[in-house]
Amino acid sequence: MERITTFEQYQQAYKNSVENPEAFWAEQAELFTWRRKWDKTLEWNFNEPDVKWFSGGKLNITENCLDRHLEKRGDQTALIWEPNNPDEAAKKISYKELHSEVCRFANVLKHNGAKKGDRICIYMPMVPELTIAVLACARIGAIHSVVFGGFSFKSLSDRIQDADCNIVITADGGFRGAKDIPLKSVVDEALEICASVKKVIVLKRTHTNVIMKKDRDIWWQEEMEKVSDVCPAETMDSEDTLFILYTSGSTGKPKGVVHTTAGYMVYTDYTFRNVFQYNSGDVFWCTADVGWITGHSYLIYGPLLAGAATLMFEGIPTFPDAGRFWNVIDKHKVNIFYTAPTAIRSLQAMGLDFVKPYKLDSLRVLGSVGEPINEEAWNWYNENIGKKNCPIVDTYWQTETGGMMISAMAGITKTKPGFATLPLPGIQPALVDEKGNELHGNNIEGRLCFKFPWPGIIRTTYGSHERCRETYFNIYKGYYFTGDGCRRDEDGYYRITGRVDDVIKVSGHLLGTAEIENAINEHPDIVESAVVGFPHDIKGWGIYAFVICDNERKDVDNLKSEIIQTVTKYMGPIAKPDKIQIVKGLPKTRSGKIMRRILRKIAENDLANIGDTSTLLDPSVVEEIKIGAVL
Ligand code: 7RM
Repeated sequence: MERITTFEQYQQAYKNSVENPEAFWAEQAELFTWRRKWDKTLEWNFNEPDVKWFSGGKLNITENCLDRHLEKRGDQTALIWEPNNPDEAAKKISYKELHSEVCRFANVLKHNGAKKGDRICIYMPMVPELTIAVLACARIGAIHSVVFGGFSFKSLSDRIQDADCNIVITADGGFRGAKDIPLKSVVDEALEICASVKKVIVLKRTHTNVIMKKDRDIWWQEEMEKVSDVCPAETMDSEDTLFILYTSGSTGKPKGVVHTTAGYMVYTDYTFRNVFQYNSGDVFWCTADVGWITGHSYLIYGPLLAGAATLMFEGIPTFPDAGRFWNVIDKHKVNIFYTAPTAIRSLQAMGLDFVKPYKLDSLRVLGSVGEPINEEAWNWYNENIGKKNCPIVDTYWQTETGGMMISAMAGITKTKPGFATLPLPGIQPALVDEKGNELHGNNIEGRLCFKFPWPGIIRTTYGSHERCRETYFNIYKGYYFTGDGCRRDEDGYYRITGRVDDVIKVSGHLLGTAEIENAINEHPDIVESAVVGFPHDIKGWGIYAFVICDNERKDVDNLKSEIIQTVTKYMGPIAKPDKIQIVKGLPKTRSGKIMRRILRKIAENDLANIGDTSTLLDPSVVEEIKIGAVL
């Protein structure tokens, strides 16, 4: 079966996937190239947790992304690259060429001591070499850990240390809009405290001056000259780790989400083809950075597994102007376009003059991901980009789920603005109350869990299995817990209502409030801080920081800009607070816990609903904070 094409087929597939999940997923797995067939389709236990898909199977995911396609579509485009600067030439790389480049870079890695199981950190701009580096790691069985290029040295060094990486792949710099991002110097700063790293491979991209450390730093382009493009793929077990990707949590320390080979492959391919209703020959564009899970699953792996042409864009939506996305769609005749609500809202705010010059008639399907899409943005996307002629798939999923979980299938599932709609085949959602009792029936609201494993599920958090158990599997016994609130309406449609923990989605980036607090606290004058989110028209959520300064600084404006600089330096520009309030005290309980509920209400300017403050150690701090609130 190529893919689902009618709603009845969806219902039938859903039914089969629940009644006999093993047969359902085994049928999907048959589509791939295996070196050895699996023995057991699924073994699982959510208490440990311990989930194994296709165990005993042997394969390499790059053979399925590349080699498998060479005979039929070797000369077809695999990767279209659109540079930041529209005056620079775009690139088209065929499956044959991508295969050759990946093999060549895999040899560079081996030549520099990389082995199966090693962790390799990739900190790169959005250039074809990023995709090549990711796939080259997978080719030799090394575990890639991509760190978003917008993170700064402390976030980078934390991630390198946690995964104990021995190689870093980076570039001299990257182009983003009118700015140059100095990647190599951030790496240098991070590595001052990372002893595990033995080699740094540096791509020349911006040709800015960088310091090359002797015996450690080598140039990508020079290394590629020294090796051949023949590199047989390493044989991997189904459950061998494919990659680690860090995600923010409620504590300050990001979690290294571990995905394994076969299940992730089967799941990203299945969801890509079915949700987007991919047709052979389609040009697909996912605007996410490869530093996030969306870039892993739907810019690299999903589309390449399906044999699609995947577009990678180096720049930003507003450079050289706010028509860039639409320009690129016309230029490359994009058929399926997948972006985030925050991008839609910011382009909507720039006005239709940036849309009008473009035809957009190649588009067939539109996607949304990363946060709830408000009705206004949904309608704008539908009317002005899709010309009321392209189904919109609002895809709900997480770093931990590997692929989409709740989503319409384009043109098949009836959509409602603001609803992710229905679970995909194989996905069994459960809404639970605060005690973990499942709520049955429709017209209910609760916390979103999943009660049965799917092939793309998180296997562990790197370095601490206990942390994985605690965070996702121990809060509600027998369930995987997402951290999201959710409503199921009278038609059984799902609407995500937002996070119920201390992480916020800011412009589509998931950030932990504790992580931002740690960065703020690096400022020498700050003794304590508390960060909460507040609703923001464009970003979804903005960052509101309450800070306690240990001396009477009179130059409040300077202090605030220093705090912003500190956060940018330690964590990255994506975590900059939008609002900073200097306070004398924070609302704490007698046991010393900050009552964030109160701070959230103040940040939202919902003073009437602050609620009970009688359990606070010093209720008077609330009055002081209310008076000084930044609105
Ligand atoms: C893919 C991704 C995960 C969190 C998740 C939600 C939120 C994602 C939607 C959404 C409403 C959506 N991975 N989220 N997609 N909320 N509707 N379609 O974003 O790990 O970075 O974030 O994002 O809160 O838990 S992520």
